[in-house]
Amino acid sequence: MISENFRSGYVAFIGRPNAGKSTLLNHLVGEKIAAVSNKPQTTRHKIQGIVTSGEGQIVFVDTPGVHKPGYLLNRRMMSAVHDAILSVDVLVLMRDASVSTGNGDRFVIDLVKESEKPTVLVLNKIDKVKDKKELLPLIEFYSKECDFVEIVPISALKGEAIDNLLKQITKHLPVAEAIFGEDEMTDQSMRTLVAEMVREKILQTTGDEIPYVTAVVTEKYDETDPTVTRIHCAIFVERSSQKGIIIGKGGIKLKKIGTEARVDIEHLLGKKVFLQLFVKVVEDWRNRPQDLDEIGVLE
Ligand SMILES: Nc1nc2c(ncn2[C@@H]2O[C@H](COP(=O)(O)OP(=O)(O)OP(=O)(O)O)[C@@H](O)[C@H]2O)c(=O)[nH]1
Ligand SMILES: [Mg+2]
Repeated sequence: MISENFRSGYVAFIGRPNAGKSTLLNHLVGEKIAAVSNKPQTTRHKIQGIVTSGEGQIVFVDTPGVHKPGYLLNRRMMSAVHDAILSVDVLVLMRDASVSTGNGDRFVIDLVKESEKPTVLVLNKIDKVKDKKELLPLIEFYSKECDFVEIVPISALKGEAIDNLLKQITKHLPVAEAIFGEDEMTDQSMRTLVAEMVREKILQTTGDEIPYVTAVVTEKYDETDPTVTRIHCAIFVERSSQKGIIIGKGGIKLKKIGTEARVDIEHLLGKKVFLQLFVKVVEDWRNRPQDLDEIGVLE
């Protein structure tokens, strides 16, 4: 029997790169399931995070930041955004409230308008906005553009006003039974989560030139030893000069990436991990369907 007080459904995060969509997803599920970095285009595929409470179950769908696609990689990333918009009950338009409005914002607003789905406007990074009155012109601008069902200022990083956000979103979901089991957290496989942890550390450890040209694939995931999980990941780059940057002098950078990723993976698994990383040059992988399939950025 369906309880009249229980609501459930799918909710997609849509926004420009760096708005804080994945930070919010991780905060909501209470685990790091999506890579986060200050480099744009961190997220490359849809990631579901499931949040269940007494009032309802929300399946959040994190998506890549909206950008102009150049390579096949970027076209597939944007397809993931369009797919997510079509397949959910409610949209969350996430906006970094600490930056000024640009053409990219216009594009996101139009995407949301065209969808005709109920949309919650989330103004993120309010910890960076000293005087909260500064939010008023932004709220006014967005209200004129689109009829948002709610407008909620939050800080995903500090976890501010998130409970209120959950409440405001749940109101707009249909009365329905839970879609997933209570203890389910994500649709991502362990192999994918591991690859994302490694890629996050690469983004955090290297400068601006590396993020776009790097991908990570978990090539071996061996749990036969009950005391330690053995994992091999391949890091793709496009040129040998980039390989050198990731490895660093005497291998120091790759070692740092591996150590930091291992800590996160061990936390997620609750088990000891042996992580081996190797860098390989795969020319033009961003335009090759097979490579994109392998790294999990599907058509
Ligand atoms: N100060 C502050 N920083 C934040 C907040 N939320 C996210 N960030 C930072 O903003 C940067 C981008 O965060 P992400 O969660 O990766 O952003 P995203 O929207 O998923 O980005 P893409 O995956 O590239 O589309 C990171 O450096 C985060 O730490 C916030 O509420 N306050
Ligand atoms: Mg992201």
